[in-house]
Amino acid sequence: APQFDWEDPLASKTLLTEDELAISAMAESYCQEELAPRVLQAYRDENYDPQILREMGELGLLGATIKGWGCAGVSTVAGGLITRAVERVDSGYRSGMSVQSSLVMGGIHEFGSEELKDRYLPDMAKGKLLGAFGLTEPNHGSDPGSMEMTAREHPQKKGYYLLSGSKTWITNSPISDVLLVWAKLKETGKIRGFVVDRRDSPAGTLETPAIKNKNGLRASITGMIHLQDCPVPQENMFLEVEGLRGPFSCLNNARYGIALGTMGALEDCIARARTYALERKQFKGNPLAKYQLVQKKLADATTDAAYGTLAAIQVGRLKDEGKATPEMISMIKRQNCDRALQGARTLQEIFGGNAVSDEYGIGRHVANLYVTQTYEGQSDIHSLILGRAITGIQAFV
Ligand code: TGC
Ligand code: FAD
Repeated sequence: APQFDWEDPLASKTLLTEDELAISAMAESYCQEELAPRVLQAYRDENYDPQILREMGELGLLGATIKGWGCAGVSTVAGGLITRAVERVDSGYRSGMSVQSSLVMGGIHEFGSEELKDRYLPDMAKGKLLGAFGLTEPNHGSDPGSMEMTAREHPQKKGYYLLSGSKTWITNSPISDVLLVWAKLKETGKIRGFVVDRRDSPAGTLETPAIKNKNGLRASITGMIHLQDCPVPQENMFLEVEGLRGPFSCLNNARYGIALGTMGALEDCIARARTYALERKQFKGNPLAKYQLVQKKLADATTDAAYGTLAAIQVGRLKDEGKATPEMISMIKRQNCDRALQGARTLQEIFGGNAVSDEYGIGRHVANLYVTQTYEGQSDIHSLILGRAITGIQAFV
């Protein structure tokens, strides 16, 4: 007779291929054996070790859905299972990987010339070159279409642009070698993508100070990007795409990874809360797990994780068949981040005062999941994307 498995209540495993199961198992064991033991200290010290991206590169976990250039070429769902394994440990580790894989490698792969792909993708796949993605600016977050960063033709050097302006809240920027930044061409006012290579940027034209003292995502490194007449050769500009379609196409892939990734963080909260509730006794020696209100918290979070996982697998399959729309991705990104944050906050209550100690891990997930609900389109912004698709009326402005 079928047995109920609280770790996979709706048997999502039955929807996965042999390859996907093997990739997931490999990623889970790397993350539990190599990442889990270092996250507590890294979070305390607000320290991100770039070596992690090299380790992931060795295992073929970077840019994994890309075919060619030394990348693994796995399905969208397999890519999501990798993000889920990483985010089970920490959303910040998943963030560093998502930016490298989906936003920067994905952008170069989709819109870069063959020469740019050959120059950057193989070393990025190995984690030897690290990427950052600069869209958000100090004055323009949810509305990147109003960005102020500009690119103008170099007055002396033919075939070069000069980029000026600032980006903020940029994951990996202080440690990055390859910065995919979005700027408006002075001549046309249209948004274009530029690959800025730190090694080719003269002193004083590119600065990437870290943003310290974050109260979430502390195991990831975040910073700004300041460009002051930074020269970038024309061949580093994406020729194929102009306007917001460029950055948003990269975001579709990263948002997908977050949707399945956050289910890993929620599942880790469920597992921790379940263990705690079975061990901790209150009132006549009963475990907390005996009490109905505690059981409801576990039932709610477990249901959300199971539904969120199934929805993400469905959208991943449609994506590989070319049938997924951006609104589908908005729906699973919004729902899964919201439910993961809500579930983590409620499960935190099971730990009572002990939740306040970082040793229990649950508070770290709660703080991280706030960030996942905020970046790559805050949840209310995704509500408006869905509202526009449902009613035909845009409500942003
Ligand atoms: P809108 O008129 O809706 O669209 C402008 C153009 O873009 C196209 N487009 C898309 N194309 C592909 N995929 C998508 N998902 C697309 N969404 C829009 C659209 O077709 C149009 O093309 P065209 O050719 O007609 O010009 O633009 P809008 O200015 O009204 O946008 C509104 C809104 C709210 C939807 C959008 O601005 C938005 O999504 N805002 C959220 C901003 C955001 O997500 N920022 C993310 C920054 S990166 C980040 O957070 C990384 S964190 C990484 C980590 O650490 O894990
Ligand atoms: P705002 O746009 O100022 O929004 C503030 C609030 O107002 C939100 O709740 C929003 O939903 C709401 N709001 C805004 N407009 C409307 C409206 N029209 N209707 C209703 N409500 C509205 N960006 C990058 O480009 N690259 C990165 O690598 C990156 N990494 C990040 C890492 C971290 C740790 C963090 C915190 C952020 C990162 N971001 C990155 C930036 C992130 O994408 C933005 O913070 C996010 O898009 C929201 O923009 P904002 O912070 O300017 O908020």
